[in-house]
Amino acid sequence: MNLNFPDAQISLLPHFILPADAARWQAELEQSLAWQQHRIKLYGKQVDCPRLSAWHGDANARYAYSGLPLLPEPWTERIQALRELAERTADTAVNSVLANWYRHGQDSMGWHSDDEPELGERPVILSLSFGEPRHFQLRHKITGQREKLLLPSGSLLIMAGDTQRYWQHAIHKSRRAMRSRINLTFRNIQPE
Ligand SMILES: O=C(O)CCC(=O)C(=O)O
Repeated sequence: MNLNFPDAQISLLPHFILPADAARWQAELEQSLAWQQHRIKLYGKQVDCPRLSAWHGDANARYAYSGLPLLPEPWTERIQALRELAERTADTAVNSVLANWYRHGQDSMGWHSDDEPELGERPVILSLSFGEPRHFQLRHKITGQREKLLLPSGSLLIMAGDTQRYWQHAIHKSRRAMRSRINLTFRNIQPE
């Protein structure tokens, strides 16, 4: 499904992975990825990021995320298989994955664009979701237009073209009791 938002190229495949596979693979990803609790500086104080993160990829895929230099852990068999599946579907090559683990409704991701220079001018981001469906919020940087997409378990979201240039995205906290969700965002880091 192509979403017709201005200045964006976004597609959502809600049933990309079968529900039973998504449930099995979520449990496996929770066990097998190199999860870390990142800390960031907020108003001069070091605080825990409200989620766990893991960075896996080719050895030369170095990335600075919110100012944090990240060295990739190697691919596991599962994320390598998911990488190939997503690459074939989107007809693009990626060399790394940032994994986010939202443990409950209080875990979140603030407004940002995936527009770091190492991602290139018009990056293609392949985003797979497992577990609790969460709303993916979008906000146009110039017009302020707001959109939201529910990302179900097993969905693939593809962002390409000028999406990162014109739009920010976020996952808001929720007061509702929520189960765990894993999100894998595959990216292609350009060599230094
Ligand atoms: O969890 C999500 O769907 C969004 C993740 C995200 O924004 C990111 O990794 O940059």
